[in-house]
Amino acid sequence: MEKILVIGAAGQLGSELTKSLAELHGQEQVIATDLNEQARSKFDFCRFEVLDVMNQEKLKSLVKDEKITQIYHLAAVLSATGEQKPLFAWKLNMDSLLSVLELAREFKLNKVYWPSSIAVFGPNTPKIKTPQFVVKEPNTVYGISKQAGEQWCQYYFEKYGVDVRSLRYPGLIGYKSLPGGGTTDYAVDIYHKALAGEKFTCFLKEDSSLPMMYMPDAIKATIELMEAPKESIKVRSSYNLAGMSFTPKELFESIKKHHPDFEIEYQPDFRQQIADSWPDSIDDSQARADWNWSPDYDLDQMTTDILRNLPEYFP
Ligand code: AKB
Repeated sequence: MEKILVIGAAGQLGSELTKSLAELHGQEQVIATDLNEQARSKFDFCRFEVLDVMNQEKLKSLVKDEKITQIYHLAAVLSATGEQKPLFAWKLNMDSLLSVLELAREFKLNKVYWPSSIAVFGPNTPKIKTPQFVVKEPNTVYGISKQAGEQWCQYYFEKYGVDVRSLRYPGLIGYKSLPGGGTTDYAVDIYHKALAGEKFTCFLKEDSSLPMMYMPDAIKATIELMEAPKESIKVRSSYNLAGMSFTPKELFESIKKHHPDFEIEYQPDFRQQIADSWPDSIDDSQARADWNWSPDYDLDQMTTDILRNLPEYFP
């Protein structure tokens, strides 16, 4: 039986993934942790512990005392915040991953999950259908930390046999929690404004196409990757993963089908430069071949689902 530790459980991904892990493995088998004590109220379905991932001693005691067999390490400083606090972002993103990989080696954990991102790609990467193996050269601190992290994952797999698995997420869009500090986050905020009947000010240009994914697809991909037989995992850095690609204008038009009076204006800021350095679309054929990945949602299906469900979570 697995015993799973989720680090950064109260974040955008963790809030939904932790629930799916509890459903899959049993509520008693999952411990959710987060920096923030206030997050406790989100986790009435499993045990919750306050944990600063930089507190290596507490992390180690949890792994040892609770006989943890799998870690999902989701805590990170994202792209936009990372550009404001580069050294902090580097330290948190790298030190925390290395502590988790070391614990996985020392305690012979069964599996580790660590998210990477399309931010590993940079301005010299081919933008359309970006291949799995390609020049990267990221130019954000977040992207550099994810690229280095991918290599560390591969190193721990090859050198120590740590079964660490990873996905390069596109921008994730969900309605159950608010994201924080990302460049793709406009695509979450816009739904809140549409439902509030307010005009939306977009920090990207109208034609800035980025790879995106609806949260149910991201959860499905993560669980499928982690449940796949070890032999089928051929990529030990991180898998390309695609859902959909759209521009702010296309997203606005999808919402307007439901809210004809909705208005938008474009005021690009420093995040435009980050978006310009990332791909327009992703080739995920390796994930499709190795563990049968295929997404369920397109833009209009996502919009319909979010507009229907968001008011329950943010009345
Ligand atoms: C961000 O925008 O920083 C993240 C990401 C693409 O990894 N959502």
